[in-house]
Amino acid sequence: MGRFTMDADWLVFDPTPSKPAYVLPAGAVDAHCHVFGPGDEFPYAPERKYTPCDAGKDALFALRDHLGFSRNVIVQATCHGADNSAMLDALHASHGAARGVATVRDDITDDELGDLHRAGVRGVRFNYVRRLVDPRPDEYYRRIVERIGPLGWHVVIYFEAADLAERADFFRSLDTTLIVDHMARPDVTKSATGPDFDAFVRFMEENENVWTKVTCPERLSVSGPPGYDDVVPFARRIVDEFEDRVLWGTDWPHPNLKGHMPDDGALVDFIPRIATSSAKRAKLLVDNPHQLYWGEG
Ligand code: 0GY
Repeated sequence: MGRFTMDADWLVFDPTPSKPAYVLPAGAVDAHCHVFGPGDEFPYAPERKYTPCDAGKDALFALRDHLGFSRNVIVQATCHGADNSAMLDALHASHGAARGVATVRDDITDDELGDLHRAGVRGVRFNYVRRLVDPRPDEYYRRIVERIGPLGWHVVIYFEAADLAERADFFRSLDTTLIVDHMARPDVTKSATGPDFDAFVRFMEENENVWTKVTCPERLSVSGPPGYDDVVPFARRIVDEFEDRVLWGTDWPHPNLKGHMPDDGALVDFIPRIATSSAKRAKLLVDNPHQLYWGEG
């Protein structure tokens, strides 16, 4: 018996995903995934809002190889708080094939930031989703942005669609690349050309430093698997309009999903439906993530 017991309603990732029909281009990056523990080695944070199943680096790298990805961007998950050890251990074990997005506190020292950079971290994540974290004031995040500026890092932001109006001015005031997780979680029962999603598209049009991840059909969909058809028009609209500012990732091991656990192979087969030419897929999967995360060569 391990030290941590996953939440009673936790859904465990699919241990035997299918082989996707879509063959990924050489150098493809899974630019949004996580590692969880294992908790006995990398304890979950006392302030966490959920206790997941263990999902360590070996399973992540096996999935990478099975699906045909070359590289990963491992995003610090909230269940580990600001202790980035599990993510850093995975970066180290990847021998340069993974980069990281960390959670840091505003009192982190320059030496600590330098250590993270040498380990392969290239960004920080600000999470505004209240079921995952307790909110912090804008000034807290602004201090972090000032600290990471000299390193050339970017900020990954995770928020609910309804929060955009309230936070847009603050986001606009940040002088850094911003990457919005999961297209800002649109309500896909509404139109992809309706006023709500228009507001997010306009935010991207007006702010050329804003990128987004066209990720998580399994999380956003109401129509559900296998096709996640209702998410297609949203993701396709974003890729069509912002092909130089989009990323894609599996979101493995899929924290906090309710109802079903996706087949990661089917998620890869979703890609050609939202990025409809090989040129767009090359940008989404290779050029864009390489520029952001391996830009220094
Ligand atoms: C995601 C989504 C979620 C969780 C986290 O760090 C996290 O705990 O990101 C979620 O529960 O919606 O991007 O993995």
